[in-house]
Amino acid sequence: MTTQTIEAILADITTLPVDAIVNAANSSLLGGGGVDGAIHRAAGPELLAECRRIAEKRRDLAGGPCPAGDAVISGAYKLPCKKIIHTVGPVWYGGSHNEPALLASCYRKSLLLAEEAGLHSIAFPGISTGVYGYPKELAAVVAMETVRETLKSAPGITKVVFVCFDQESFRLYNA
Ligand code: AR6
Repeated sequence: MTTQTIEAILADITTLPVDAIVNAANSSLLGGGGVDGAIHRAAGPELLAECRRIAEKRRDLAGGPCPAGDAVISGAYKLPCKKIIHTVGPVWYGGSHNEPALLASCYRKSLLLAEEAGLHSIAFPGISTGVYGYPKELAAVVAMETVRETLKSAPGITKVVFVCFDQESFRLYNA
């Protein structure tokens, strides 16, 4: 059996030469601030062009091109990774609006898309923990538990990296 590793690092996700990086997008898929803005800036305008095509094909879905909890895959253009998986986290409204299930769905669907695409290594940012306001500690627990569980049905994924952008998140993941 091949081993599957999970690690946390302190880094800018746009610099990582993994098979896939995950973007914390919004349901329009057309870019924004935070990690989404950084990924679009580093990948170049072709990424936005592809995202527009994906959004156009999915425009009739309830909840917009990419509802919270869902994920889509694109090319990576100028980035050192091979693919970008765009997922949309829930906005935090206090925790009783299905936020944990939606956040878990982001991690699960992203991993399953990577598996389906034949990718082996994947890096996640702290989805929803910026502008969307999900408490970092609670989000880290959902992320870790969901990844551990989903890896059982994604045998092709050998490496999962939790990319922390600040010391506090890095401490949480290591704890
Ligand atoms: N590398 C790794 N992590 C990063 C980077 C980076 N370069 N930049 C920020 N982070 P956010 P959300 C961390 O706000 O909360 C966008 O406008 C950051 O410290 O990017 O899911 C979208 O278009 C935080 O922990 O995403 C949506 O509208 C985490 O990434 C909305 O923001 C996520 O912060 C999504 O909000």
